[in-house]
Amino acid sequence: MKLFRSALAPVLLLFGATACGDGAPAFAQDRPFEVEAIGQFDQPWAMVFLPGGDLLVTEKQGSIKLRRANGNIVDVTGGPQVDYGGQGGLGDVVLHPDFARNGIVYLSWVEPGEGGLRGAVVGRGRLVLAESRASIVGLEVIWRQAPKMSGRGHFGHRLAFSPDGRYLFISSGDRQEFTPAQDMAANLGKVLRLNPDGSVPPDNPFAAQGGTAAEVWTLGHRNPLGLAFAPDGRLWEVEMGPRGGDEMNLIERGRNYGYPRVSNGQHYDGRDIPDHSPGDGFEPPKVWWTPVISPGDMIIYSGAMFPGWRGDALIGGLSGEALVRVDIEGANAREAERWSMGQRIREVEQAPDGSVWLLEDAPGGRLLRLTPRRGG
Ligand SMILES: [Ca+2]
Ligand SMILES: [Ca+2]
Repeated sequence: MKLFRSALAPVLLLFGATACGDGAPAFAQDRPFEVEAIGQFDQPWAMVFLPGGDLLVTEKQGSIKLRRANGNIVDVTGGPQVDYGGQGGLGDVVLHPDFARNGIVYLSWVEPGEGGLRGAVVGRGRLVLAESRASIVGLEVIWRQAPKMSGRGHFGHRLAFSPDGRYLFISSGDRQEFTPAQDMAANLGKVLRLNPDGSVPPDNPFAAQGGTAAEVWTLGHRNPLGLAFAPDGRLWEVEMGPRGGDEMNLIERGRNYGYPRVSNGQHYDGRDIPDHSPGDGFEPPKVWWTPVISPGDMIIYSGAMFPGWRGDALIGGLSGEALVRVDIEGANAREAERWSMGQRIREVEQAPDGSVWLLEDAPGGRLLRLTPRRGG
């Protein structure tokens, strides 16, 4: 596959109405940002900035790339063997809160089990950089989805550290099996809270139950693909609903978000799922979408380039082929803007300079850089 090299000037993309895939015209003058394509990857899934502006990018088939701040691409060795297929493969990448001192990075991926079963895992290792080489050494698995399942969907496996750096949160999908999301004997369909070494904090809400329940922070999730802390310390999550009913949830200790017992969507086979309703005992979403946007990732913006977006969520839409801004005010949220991007958006990240970087979900998916529209 062909990569953009630093010698190539970035390509400025000016979308006209014809560039949009969903028939909803998005005119360049409607968007407060300009879009540059500054790289290309093979089914990219996640990225994270290193101090100094280098960028780590995961590709779903298992490769890890280091994009130097000058645009050069370096292959990173020492990554995991992944079980690739369907929605599975190599997943998220985040830095240890003390990365500048210890160089530790966290990855999530899908590993095979016995008898055609598989499940997501989280591992960590030390990133070692040399002039023209990069490797991850000592990669060790610190967490596993349990039990392993046969399908290739709904792994979730997004990662986020708490702002104080003390806890690693993992989003774990229901593996398209529905009931595990309400079953405390499975760590599927949950948001989990662990110590950075993978051990279980003794003050977790269900710690007294032991086993997988001890890992659980919240339950009743379907396929959570975005997990981000707001500046005020609140944790937000986005997940794909079934047929309809994508959700953005405020994640609060020990709460049950209802899936598959309630959802504002319905099953794909047409069976109804009762909608969220007051007094049903489940946490309703703060924002929900029907028709769906298929949230693939979420950040909460805090940069300098787009001061009007500070404290707001930016969500990448897969089927929605859009970037969605959700205005957050304390514990409340509402969709504020949606911009068609003409491609499935898998990943959103904020660069050190406050520009917003996106990864397209495709073979040859582009790395896009969003900056304020000139003269806008
Ligand atoms: Ca990221
Ligand atoms: Ca419903």
